[in-house]
Parts: sequence; C-alpha cells; structure tokens
Amino acid sequence: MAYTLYTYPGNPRANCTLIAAELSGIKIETPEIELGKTNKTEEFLALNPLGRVPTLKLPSGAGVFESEAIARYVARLRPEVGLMGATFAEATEVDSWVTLANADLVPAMLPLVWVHLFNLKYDGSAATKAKAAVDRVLQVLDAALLSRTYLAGERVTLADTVMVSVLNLFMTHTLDAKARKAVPNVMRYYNTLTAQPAFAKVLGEIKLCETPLAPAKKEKAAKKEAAAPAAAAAPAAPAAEPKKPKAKGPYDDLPKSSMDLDEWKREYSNNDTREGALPWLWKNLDTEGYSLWHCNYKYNGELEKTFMSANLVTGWFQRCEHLRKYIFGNVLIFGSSGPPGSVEISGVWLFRGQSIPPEWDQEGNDAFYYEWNKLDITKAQDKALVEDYFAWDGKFEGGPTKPFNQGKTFK
Ligand SMILES: N[C@@H](CCC(=O)N[C@@H](CS)C(=O)NCC(=O)O)C(=O)O
Repeated sequence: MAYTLYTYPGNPRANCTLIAAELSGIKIETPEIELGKTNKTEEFLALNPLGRVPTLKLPSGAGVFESEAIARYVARLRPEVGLMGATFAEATEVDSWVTLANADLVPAMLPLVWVHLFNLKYDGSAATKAKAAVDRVLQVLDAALLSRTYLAGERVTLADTVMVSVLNLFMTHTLDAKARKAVPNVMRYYNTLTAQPAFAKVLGEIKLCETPLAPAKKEKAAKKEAAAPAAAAAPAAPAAEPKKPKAKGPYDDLPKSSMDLDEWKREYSNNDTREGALPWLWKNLDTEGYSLWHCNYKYNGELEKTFMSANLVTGWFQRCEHLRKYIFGNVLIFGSSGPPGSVEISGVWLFRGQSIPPEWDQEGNDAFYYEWNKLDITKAQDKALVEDYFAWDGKFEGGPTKPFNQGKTFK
C-alpha cells in the first residue's frame, strides 16, 4: 500500500512534503477531498483527531498529523538523500529554518492571502501585523542567502522545501515586483529552487504577483471608517485620495510599429520556420520598433544535466508571462548531460524597443544571469544566428560550442 496525503491542491503545508517525496523517490497519493466533509468522517478522525489537512496515511493504515511532523516523517524515510541535513550542525540549521517558516510565515497566510482567496472576514490590524512579520523574515532570509545557495549545507534540505513552499504563496499573491526587488537574494534562491524538477513538478506553473491581493470591500470599509473613526481597524482610506493617473508602462511611449508581434507569432507557429516564417520576418521586421538579442548563460561552466537546464529555461519563461505582448524568443540547450560544463544555454530574443526588458538587468531576475549582445541583421553572421536559433538547426556560428540538444520557444 502506498502513502496517502490528504490535502487540497496548492496547500503550502502539504507541498513541502510532496517536494521532499519527489526528491526522495517516494510515491505519495493525493486523493481529491472535500474540505469540511472528507476530513470530518470517522475514518479520517481516526487518522487525525482534529480532522485537519494535511494528514498522512501510512501503508500500515496509521495516521500522521501536523504538517511539520508529516514533512519530517517523509524526509526521514530516505536518510541518504540528506533532507534532514548531512551533519548534526546542519540538522540544527534545518530545524531553525523550518521552525522560522512555520512560526513566522505560516500564520501570515490567513490574514494576507487566504482571507481573500476564501472570502473570509478581513481584519486590517491582523493583516498589518502579518505583513510586518513577513517583511521582517524576508529581510533576515535575504541577508542569510547573500552567501548561500541553500539554507542548510550544500544541497537541498527540508528547510528549503518548507521555505520555498511557503514563500511561493506570498510570491504569487502578495509580493509585487517592487517588494521582490527589495530582496534580490531571496529571489535568486526562489528562482533557482523553483526551477529544479522536484519543486517545479509540485508547484506547477508560477505566475508571480503583479498586484498584491487587497481587501475585497476596501472602498466601502473606508467610507464607514470616515463616519466612525473610532472603529479604525482597517488600513488608511485610499478611496478618499484623488485618483492617481495610471502609471506609464515601459513600452507606452514607443511610436507605433509597422510590425505586429502577434502576427509574427502566428507566422512562426503555423509555418515552416525556414521556408515561411523567417522570410516573413525579414520582410516585415521593423528594426526601429524592435531589436534582436543573443543571450548566453553566464554559468554554462556549471551546467551538468540537460533536463535541469531545460527546467531553468521553463522557469524563466513562466516568469515572463506579463511580457508576452512585447517579446518573443528561442532559448536552446546544447551539449549532453555530463560533468560541470557539459551543457550550455543560449538564445535569441526579439524585443519591442531597442533594449532588453527594463526589469531584466536587475539582480534576481533570470535574465540577469545571461550575457546580452544586440544583433545587427545587416551583418550576415548575426542574421544567420537569428535564423539558426529560431529554426533550432544550423551552424550557430558565433553562438554555442556544443551540438544542439533541445529548445524552448517563448511566444
Ligand atoms: N497546525 C496544523 C494546521 C492545519 C490546518 O489548520 N489545516 C486547515 C486547512 S489549511 C484545516 O484542515 N482546516 C479545516 C478544519 O480545521 O476543519 C498543520 O500544520 O498541519
């Protein structure tokens, strides 16, 4: 009999265990449950007397309750994987980070995220306190990650599966681009780990937060407070402020282009690249409105596995969703799995405007870890490079040093 984890999809308290299981090669079933029903049955209460999720059912039929105990149980099943830390000192570090995440970040989920997702009663002062707690932990984490790749030791431990699972909720719901920019080391850590296959498989497609969740009935609440200032529990009243003009986006001031990027994407998707799409591009490319760039991963010397490199690219693409209207690219993997330096990542992008997207030169952004070189299609070699990258074949002169392995298109 297999292990069964009762939870609802996306529960950070369960994701940490599911990632640990992926890393350890342990199969865990996650049957669909109806929260409020399944967890109140007699059978369920025999596993967890409080009737809560997550709850783990062991092959013996016994139950394990409390998310932290469940995560530790699974991590201990395969000590050789090292999820509990390789040494006594590392095990203590794992304990510190797991407890910090659970004691300081998990309680903030309810007032900051779940209250909105599940339409619960909003408590302004609880939200303010929770936000301060999250900000403080992020600062501590950012300082710690300045000199580390992982929280404890030199490889992934339970500290990372717990921390990333919890961070993921805030990254996708409350921390907008400005908040993320304030913690570049946390971002590098989060981006690196979520690109790893075990994390990517459990967390699925990640869409970083653009606008933080806000109280559902903010305006009404603000008006009530104006009438009765004594009940000032909710945040200050933004509704009373004059409406600010909408901030300009980085592409808003560009003169209209004669080339329609969507049309190019359709051409590329529906036609043979060399026979149909590229001739269309060379005929329609507006070199004033658009620019072409080659990118080369700065840490190619560290890459060992093709599938992990491909995952790095997938993670990057997932975080580019908001730029889809303005960019198109092909990022390719070259070489084959082997010792460090066996694999290379490089690509060619087409961008609206004459520079790489503004946020891409900031530390923590995936693009920051690439060298960028603007291409000039009046030069035969640059033009051929664009063609090879877009067609996924050719000589790639001036590009990679290893043979093509696989590619990914952002369109
Ligand atoms: N301390 C527990 C908290 C678990 C918990 O509160 N789970 C919630 C869902 S996230 C639940 O089961 N609520 C339903 C209920 O209490 O009836 C743990 O970490 O496992």
